[in-house]
Amino acid sequence: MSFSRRTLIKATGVAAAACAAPLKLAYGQTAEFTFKYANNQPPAHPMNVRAKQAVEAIKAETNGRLDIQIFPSNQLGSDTDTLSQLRSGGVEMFNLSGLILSTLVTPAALNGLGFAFSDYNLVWKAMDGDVGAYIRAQIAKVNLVALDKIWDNGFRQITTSTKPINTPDDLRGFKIRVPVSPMWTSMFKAFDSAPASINASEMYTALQTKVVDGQENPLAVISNFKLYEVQKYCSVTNHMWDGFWTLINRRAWDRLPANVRDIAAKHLNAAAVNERADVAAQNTSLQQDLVARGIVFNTPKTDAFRDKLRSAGFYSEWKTKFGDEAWAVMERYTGKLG
Ligand code: X2X
Repeated sequence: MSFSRRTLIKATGVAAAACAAPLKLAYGQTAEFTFKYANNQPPAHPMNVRAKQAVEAIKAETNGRLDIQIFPSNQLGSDTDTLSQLRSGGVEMFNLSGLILSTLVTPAALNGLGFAFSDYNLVWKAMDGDVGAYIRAQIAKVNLVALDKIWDNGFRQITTSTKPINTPDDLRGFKIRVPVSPMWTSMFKAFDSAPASINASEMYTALQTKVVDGQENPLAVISNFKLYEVQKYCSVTNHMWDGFWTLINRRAWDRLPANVRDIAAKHLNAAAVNERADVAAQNTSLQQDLVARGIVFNTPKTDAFRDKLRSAGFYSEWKTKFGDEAWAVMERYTGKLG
């Protein structure tokens, strides 16, 4: 028997023994509840760093009763696929962009309206206030639970492999990857671009193979997905803000005892708040890092971009889609939109 074959058999034997042994946890108790928790970010993104701390704290405080396993980087499927699995119960928990969720719950795209939020202060006032509450109430109607604190994805900037974006004219005919969501398609159609709906899991390849010439995302995503390897320019447009809701399958959530639910919600909400600070810091500090990696930054005046959305009928289209009530909730924070 060759050395490698013997090693293999030995390794297999160990693995088999490990599988046969009952799943004993560090807290001396087999988990009563095991949840799969999916997201689209690489492990180093602050969302995964903070989520990991939260699930460890939850396991400890529930004495091992609730074991939440995190699956980063779309390991369980693209965002679109994972949303279906969440609804069927194949996946119990999912941190998902509100705008992607809007394919199911239209008002979840409210926060993505072009140039609605001027800064983070306003974002958290609205999302921890009436806008968030309004969206969560709509999410509840499709049998999903959304925890109170939304996680930060961030203000979005446009990257390209071809040229800096200085004016709305630079976006004319531009082949840009956008996430799978009507709000993004509608916005870049309003800019007369050629948007292609592509899930985050396919984004790098789409840019590398030049299926598209650019994309738009916050700096933390541009950095964690290593988009600097396939992009040259970054135009700081801050054209919209988006975050990730922690969504939970309603039947799975209701199976948990109330005290376990409270512990889980407490730690996950705290993790989201900590992650906001991490991402805000990164979205500032990462610019230098990206410059060092060869990205060329420019900061266009955004008035002309907003005017273009207005004249293309973007705001009136979405006012009709969202309805007067939702629009009024947003305008309570943002002032007149459009
Ligand atoms: O898919 C994207 O671009 C991302 C990572 O920003 C979202 O989750 C919306």
